[in-house]
Amino acid sequence: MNYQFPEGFWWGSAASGPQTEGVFKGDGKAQNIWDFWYEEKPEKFFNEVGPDKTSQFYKNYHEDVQLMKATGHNSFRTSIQWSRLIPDPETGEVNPKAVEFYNDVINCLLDQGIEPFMNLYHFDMPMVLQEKGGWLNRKVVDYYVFYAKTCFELFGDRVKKWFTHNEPIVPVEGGYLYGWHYPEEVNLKHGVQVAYHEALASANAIEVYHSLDLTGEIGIVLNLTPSYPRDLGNEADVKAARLVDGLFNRSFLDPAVKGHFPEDIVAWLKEQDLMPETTLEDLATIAENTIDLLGVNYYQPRRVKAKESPIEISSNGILPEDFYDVYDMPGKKMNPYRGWEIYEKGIYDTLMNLKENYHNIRCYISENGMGVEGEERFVNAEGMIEDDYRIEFVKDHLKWVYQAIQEGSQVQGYHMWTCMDNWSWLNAYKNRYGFIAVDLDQEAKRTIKKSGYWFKELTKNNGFN
Ligand code: BGP
Repeated sequence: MNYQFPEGFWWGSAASGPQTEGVFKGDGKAQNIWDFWYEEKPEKFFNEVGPDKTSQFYKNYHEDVQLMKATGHNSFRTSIQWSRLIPDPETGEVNPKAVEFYNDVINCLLDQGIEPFMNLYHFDMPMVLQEKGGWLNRKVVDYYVFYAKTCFELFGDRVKKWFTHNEPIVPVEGGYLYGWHYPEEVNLKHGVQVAYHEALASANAIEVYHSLDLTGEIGIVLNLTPSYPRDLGNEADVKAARLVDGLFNRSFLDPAVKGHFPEDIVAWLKEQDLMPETTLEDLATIAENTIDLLGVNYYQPRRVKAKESPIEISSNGILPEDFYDVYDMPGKKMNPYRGWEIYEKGIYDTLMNLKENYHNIRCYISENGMGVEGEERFVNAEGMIEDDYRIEFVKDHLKWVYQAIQEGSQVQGYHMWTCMDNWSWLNAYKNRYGFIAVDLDQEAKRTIKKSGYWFKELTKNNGFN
C-alpha cells in the first residue's frame, strides 16, 4: 500500500534548547533549574552526566542545520532558553549574545528551506524565578509573559509557528507529584496550582501574540496519553480511565482548545479540596485566548483499572494513583529501554479524539520516537548505525496517522524526537533517539543513521510504501 501524505505536510524533528545547546554557563546565560540541580545533586542524573554535556548545538548549529537538510527536514522545532535570553528577569534586559545566536539559528534554518517552529518553555525555569516559587507563584506568569513578548518582538518576523509550552504536565508530575524533577516536591495541591498557572501563562502569551502585528500562529505542545480501561464493560474501570484522562490530558487540552477546565475534574478537585487559587480576570483570559494550532507528543497510552484496594491517602497527601490502578495488560508491546508501551494505534485514537471532541483542531505530531540503549552494537562496516527498528517504529505510527487523515483529521505534520542524539533530563545519554548519532567520545561527532537516510526518502516522496 502507498501511504501518500497531503501536500505541504511538515516533516522534521523536535529538540529543546536545554537538551542540545550546551554552554550552560557561558555567553551570559543564567542558571535554570536543571543547571542548578545538576550542580547540587549530580547523582540524580544517569552516570552523573548533566546539561553541560550536550550535542553542543550552540556551537555546531551550522553543521546541524546542514544535517537536517541532508535528512530531508522541511521543519524543525526547538526552544529558546529563557535563562539565556533574559538572564535577569528583574531588569528584563536581553542578552545580546543570545539574540545573535537565536537569530542566526533561525536564519540558517530559513536559508535551507527549513521552517523554524519555536517553543518558549521546555521544563527550564530560570533559577532566580524558581527561588520565587516558580510556577507556584502567580507573579512568575507575568515574568513569563514579558519573556514571551520579547521573543515575539525579536524573532516573530521570521518565526511563524510558536508554542507556549512543551508538555506542561511534566513540570507538574516531575516537580510536584513524584519528585523526579526539581524542586522534588510531592504535593498534589501545589501540582494543581502549577498546572493552572501554566495554562494561564499560555493564554496570556497567546493574547499578546495575537495583539501584535504578526502573521504566524501560536499553540501549545501537549503529550497526550490515551487512557484505556481494562474492561470497557466494567463501569468502575471506565470511570477510573476517565479520571486519568481528565487529570493528565483534558486538564491541559480543554483550556487550550476550549478555554475552560473540564467540569468533572473541577468537581473532583473541589471534592478533594484541591482547587487552585484563581481570579475571575485570569479565568476570562483563559476563556478568550485559545490556541491556533496543537502540537501532539505521542509516546504511550495509559492502561487503567479501578482501584482494587480501598483508597488510602498517604502521609504525603493525595496522588492521582490513590484513585486508580495501572493495568498491566498481558502481551503488550514494550520498549524495554524506556519502559514505555508501544501502541501505534494510540496515535490514531488521539487524533480521532481531537477530531470528534476538540473541533477537529489543526494539529501536528510534534514528538514521537524510540529511545534505544547501546546502539553502537548496530554499527555496520561503514560506521553507520542500522536502526531498522526505528524505521519500523516510525512507519507503524505513520500508517495510523495516514488512516486518521483519511477519516478527516486535520493533522498537518510529523516530527520525530529527535534530530540528533541529545541529553535527556534524567537518562542523560542512556537512550538514544536521533536520526543522527552523536559520539560523545569524539567531540560530539555526528553520523547519520540508517533512519536518517530513510527519512530523507520518505520526505522526498511525501510518503512511503
Ligand atoms: C518528551 C520530552 C523530551 C524528551 C522525550 C524523550 O517527554 O518533551 O524533552 O526528553 O520526551 O523522553 P526521555 O528523554 O525522558 O526518554
